[in-house]
Formats: sequence, structure tokens, C-alpha cells
Amino acid sequence: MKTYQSEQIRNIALLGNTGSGKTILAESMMFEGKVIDRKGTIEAKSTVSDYSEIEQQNERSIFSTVLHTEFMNSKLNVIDTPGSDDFVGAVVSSLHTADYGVMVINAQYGMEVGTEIFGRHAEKLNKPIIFAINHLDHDKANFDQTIESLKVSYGSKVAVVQYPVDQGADFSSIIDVLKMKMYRFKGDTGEREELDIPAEELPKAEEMQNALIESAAENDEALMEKFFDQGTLSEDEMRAGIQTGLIERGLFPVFCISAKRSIGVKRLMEFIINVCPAPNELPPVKDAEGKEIKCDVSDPTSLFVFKTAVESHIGEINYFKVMSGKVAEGQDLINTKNDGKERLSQLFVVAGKNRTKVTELCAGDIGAAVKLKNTKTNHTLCAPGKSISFEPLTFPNAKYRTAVKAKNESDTEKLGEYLNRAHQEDPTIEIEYSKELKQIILYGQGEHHLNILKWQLLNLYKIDVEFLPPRIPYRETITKVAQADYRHKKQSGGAGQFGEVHMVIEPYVEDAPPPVKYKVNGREINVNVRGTEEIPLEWGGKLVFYNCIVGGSIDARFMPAILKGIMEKMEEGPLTGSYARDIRVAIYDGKMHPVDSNEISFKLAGRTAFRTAFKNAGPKIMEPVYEVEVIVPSDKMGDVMSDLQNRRSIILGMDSDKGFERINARVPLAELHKYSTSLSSLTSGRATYSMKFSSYEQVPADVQEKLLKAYEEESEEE
Ligand SMILES: Nc1nc2c(ncn2[C@@H]2O[C@H](COP(=O)(O)OP(=O)(O)OP(=O)(O)O)[C@@H](O)[C@H]2O)c(=O)[nH]1
Ligand SMILES: [Mg+2]
Repeated sequence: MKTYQSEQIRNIALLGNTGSGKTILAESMMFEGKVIDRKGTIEAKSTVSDYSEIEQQNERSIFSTVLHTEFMNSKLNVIDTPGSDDFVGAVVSSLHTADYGVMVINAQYGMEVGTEIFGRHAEKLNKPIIFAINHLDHDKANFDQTIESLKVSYGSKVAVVQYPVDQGADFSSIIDVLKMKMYRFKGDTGEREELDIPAEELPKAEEMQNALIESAAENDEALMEKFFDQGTLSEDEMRAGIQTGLIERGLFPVFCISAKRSIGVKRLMEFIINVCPAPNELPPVKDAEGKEIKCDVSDPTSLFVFKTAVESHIGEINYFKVMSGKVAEGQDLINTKNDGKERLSQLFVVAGKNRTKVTELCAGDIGAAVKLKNTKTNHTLCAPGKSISFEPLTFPNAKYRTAVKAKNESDTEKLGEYLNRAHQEDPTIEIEYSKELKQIILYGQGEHHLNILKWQLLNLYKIDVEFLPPRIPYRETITKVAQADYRHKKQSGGAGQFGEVHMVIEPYVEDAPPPVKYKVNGREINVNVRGTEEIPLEWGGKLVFYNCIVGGSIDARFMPAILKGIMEKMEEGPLTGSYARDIRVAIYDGKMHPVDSNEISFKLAGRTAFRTAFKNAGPKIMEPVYEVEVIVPSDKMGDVMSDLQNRRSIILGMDSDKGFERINARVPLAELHKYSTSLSSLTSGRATYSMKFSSYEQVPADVQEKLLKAYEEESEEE
């Protein structure tokens, strides 16, 4: 395969709601570029893009797939992405890599939740978007309504370049108001005739053309002036205006296609090659230090790895974009993440699972390398001596958690190894080995997301795992002052044990002055603080420990043992065994025995006194509460609201945003188990949400009651 220069390259990511037709569009593009001579279908499990077994089983894309095709003496790199929100990680990395997003829209439904979600990611990454209105051959296709739905979000930036003449089952013709031509397609091969616009369509076509001219002029002052002077713009001027608008995200051009029947696909590709600037004509990007890195072949080499995967037969494969310079087969580069040397002994361009060896790739191009030693997603490789390093990709927060366990205990170690690998392949899968919950917690984007991982573990790595309800990291604290004494005494034969501790405990409040006097149960206890230890707890909150011993009733050397005993109970709270937090303890009296007192006795006395005091101090269980944002179509708003209310939520606000309703609420984590699945079934997959940790809050009395009972039962069983 020949080497393509930067100016011959275009990089696009196909985005859109699940089922909008991205994979079929990719297939059609491969067909137009003669990478394949027959188009595969989803149903026959024969597309280039959905080549993995799990995608074929599910009849949908799950991973991003890199493809390329040669067209008009250019190389079009296409990244097909999954449309389900569960796999948003693949969308983010693809969109980051591509220079343009082609947002595929199903003309039966118009704007869908996937359009909304991925549109936001494109906005965040500042990527230009081209709309491809697909499924126009469907009986229920409605182009005008689709455009209206897009305008709710994108307003007058929606610039219609084409409209269908005969949408529906007989769809065959498109009018292109940039070229002022009609394209008529025969059969399903993309073969087309270029015709003059028929007289009866001319008034509409001219009206649409005027609208497009105005949109094109709007993004360029010089063009605007010309437009005012001449009342029109030439085709080239329009193209220039569209180009400026597209790059600045001031204009979103709309194309008409039927991916399945190859209608309009070639014209869309022509537009991408003719109008969209090549990577070296786009503004330079910045590396992590803010240094501008130009997409220039004559600059030092730098590559950014956007995807690491394990493929059968070849092992680990890294997909990268050449950010600057060029990379040749056999070249040595430095991984700036770990300073390791990597030899790129073989370079490939890929189209699904088909790899073609190449000798060189220029700035802006996308390729793959195998057998790298220690290179993964988000790493930068660069020429020795150049310290170029790109900012890692940032992914949306996890919104689904489950506990995982190998069914066969002997697989536990292997499970850990493969989970780490899964995280490297898909950073939206996160793993926490929770000492606190005594569980391995997996985090992901949805139940489906983690079920795919389960399938992979079983089918690719032969590890059978089960998912269990994840425990909730509750916290325990107190709400009032309490006092307790405890004497630990043991006399059995030889050396005895003796230690007595008197303490007062109270809630910790930031910046509160040290204690002087307590009133507990009508009794006054004066204290004299001799020493303070303020311990920030690993799990959040604080423990403040005051030594208020006067007159040597307990030797200073036993204080650490008392604190140790208290800490043991802080780590395994008296109510439910959860971590305790935000407590002040004052040790103000006690007793020693000249022979029998030792550390162990004081540790036990401290622990038991603390437990007793804790139970009398208005103890409360606290639970993690998350801030949740749900985006839902208006007709499902009521159902989603009442479901949220059943989950002990506090609704913070509601507003309409770009054709969707947005609900902000605070929801306890315990009520969010499998929320993504319920939301999906409540709205037929038309809603989405995100969540982030907010704070710890006291659980209501009835919930506390249940938790206490459950802990008691659990403890009895043990
Ligand atoms: N009638 C018609 N069907 C289409 C068209 N494009 C795709 N389809 C069908 O729609 C279904 C979904 O197409 P895909 O290409 O898998 O959609 P996708 O956007 O890749 O979906 P995800 O991978 O789940 O995100 C398949 O059955 C396709 O055959 C089209 O233009 N017209
Ligand atoms: Mg797909």
C-alpha cells in the first residue's frame, strides 16, 4: 500500500444512536472505496466493522473499529463507534482521534438520546459535526421532522445541503443545493445519475439554496459582504463558507443517505474529501505542557495511542494516530509515560480485522502496531530526545457498580490479572479491591457493559465469574455526648491483665475548641487536655483523641494502646461494622495495677469503653449520596420522576434542554443499584444519566433499623 501524505488524509468518527446505521454506513463506505466488493449485513453477521463474536451475537457494535478506504486519491480513515451509552468510552476515544464526527441520524426518529449524548461529547472535544440523515428508504422516514428535531438543539446552525425527493420505500433521488443538481440512484450499488433539478422542484431547491448561502456567509465576514453586494455566492464561495463554519462549529451541514442502499454515501465522502480540511490544515494541537504540536511530516515523530486491544492470533494491538512527523517500519520510539524504548517493527493500516502492512505513515494518519512491550491506551510515543506527551483522554464517570467473584476460587488471581487488562483496553471499566466491603467492585457504564465483560472473561479467558450485589460503604457516627468506663481484668494463674479507662465521646465538628467541661446524664466532668492527636481517617472524616489524664491514673505509655483499641472499633463500627468517622474522644480517668497492667489490657479497655459510649451517643448510620442528572424525553418525564421518588431521592431541579428534560436529583447509592437498567426499561432506552459522589448523609430511621437488623443476623451467622 502506498504512503499517503498528510493532505491526502481525512479522519472521521461515525457517531449516533444505536441502530442509526453507522456500521452499515461504514460498510457502504468500504464498498465505495472498493475495500470490499460485496456489502455485508448486520443480520448475516458479515460486516467489516462488527467482526467480533460478541458484536455479532448482539447484532450491534460494542467496540470502536478502525477502518480505512481509498477514495479520490485520498485515504479516508473511518472509526465506527457503538451507539449504546454503555460503550461511551469507545466513542470518546474515537472522537478524540478523528478530526470530524459524522453524526448518523435515523430519519424515522430524528434526534435521539444517543444524538444528544454524543453531540455533547463532540462539543466538549470541540469537534466539527456533519449530519447524515439515514434510513431515508424507510416507510416511516420523515426528513422535515428530523431537521426540526435537530434545530431544537442546534438552531440555525443546521445547514441543509441536501433533501430527499422521494423518501420512503421508493427512495432514489436527492437534491443537492450546494451543487444544484439532482442525484438519482439505481439499485443498491451507489451508482447514480447526475441530473438537472426538475422544474417542479426548483422553487424549493432555490429556497433551500438561499438558506444554505446565508448559513455559509454567516461564518465569514468577507463572504457576508460579498453576499450583501451580489445577493448570492458562487459554489466555491459557498464551499469556503461551509468549511469555515464547519471547523468553527458554527455550521452543521446535513446530508441525505440510505446507508443500506448506498444512496448518497459517495457524495458524502466527496464532501468530506473536498470540503473538510486535511489534518495538517487544521489548527495545531497542544501537548500536556501546552506546547503546540503541528501535524507536519518534517517535525519530530509523535504518536498518540487511543486504543489497546487483544485480538485473537496476534495478541495485543495498539491503535495510534501520528500526531507529528512520520513513523517508519522498524523505527525506535520512546514511550514518554514510562521512558521505555519501543521498536515499531511492523506497521499496519486496518479495516476491521484485516490488517495491511505498510512501511510508513505520515502525520495525521491512523495505524496500528503489534508486539509493543509496555504501551497502552493514552500513552505517547515519540522520537528519542523529544519529550512530547499528550494529555490522557478523560472518560465519563462510572454509573454502574457490581461486586464480582470468580466462581472457582482458584481463578481469583487470574481474574485480577484479566480485570486489569480489561481496564487497559477499556478505561471506563474500573476495578476496586475494597478492603472495607470485602468485595471486588467493578465500575462501568451500565449492566450491559459489564455483562459484555463477563462474557469475555468466560469465553476468551475461561474464567467463570458471578456478579453479586455490591455492598454500600456506609459510615457510622454519633450525634451527642456520651460517657463510658470499662475495666478489663483477668486473673487466671500466672500474670493477670488489668486496665481501666474512663472516656467521654462527642461528635467532631471542624474548628470547635478543645473540651473543658462535659455535661453527661446530669453529671459534670471537667477535663484538662494534656495532649491532642488529630487523625485524618483514610475513609474520610476525623478522629480526635485527647489525653486528659491528671494525677497519673493511667501511664502515658498506655495511651497509644487505648487509641489502638478505639481505632479498631473505628474501622469496624459498633452498629454495622462500617467505618466510623467524625468523633472526639477524651480519656479523662482510669486505673492501673502495679503488676498486671499492660498494653493489651488497655487496648481492650479502650475498645470496649468506646463501643459502649458509641452506642449511647445517638449513633447514626450515614450513607453515600450521589448527584444524579437524568436526561429524558418529555413524554417519559412523569414515569422517571415517580421512579426517582421511590428511590428516596431529593429532586433539586428540572429544566428543558434541547428537546429533552433534565432532572437533577440527590439519590442514595443504595437506591441506584441497577438504575441504568430500570431507566432503560422505563424509557425504552431513550434516556440517559450520569452520577457523581456528593456527600455522606444520615439514613432515615427505618432504613437504619433494617441495616442494624441485617448486621445482627449476619454476625450471628458468623
Ligand atoms: N432500511 C434501512 N435500514 C438500515 C439502514 N442503515 C442501517 N439499517 C439497518 O438498521 C439496523 C442497524 O444498523 P447498524 O448499522 O447496525 O446501526 P449502528 O448505528 O451501527 O448501531 P449500533 O452498532 O448499535 O450503534 C440494521 O438492521 C441495518 O441493516 C438504511 O439506510 N435503511
Ligand atoms: Mg454499529
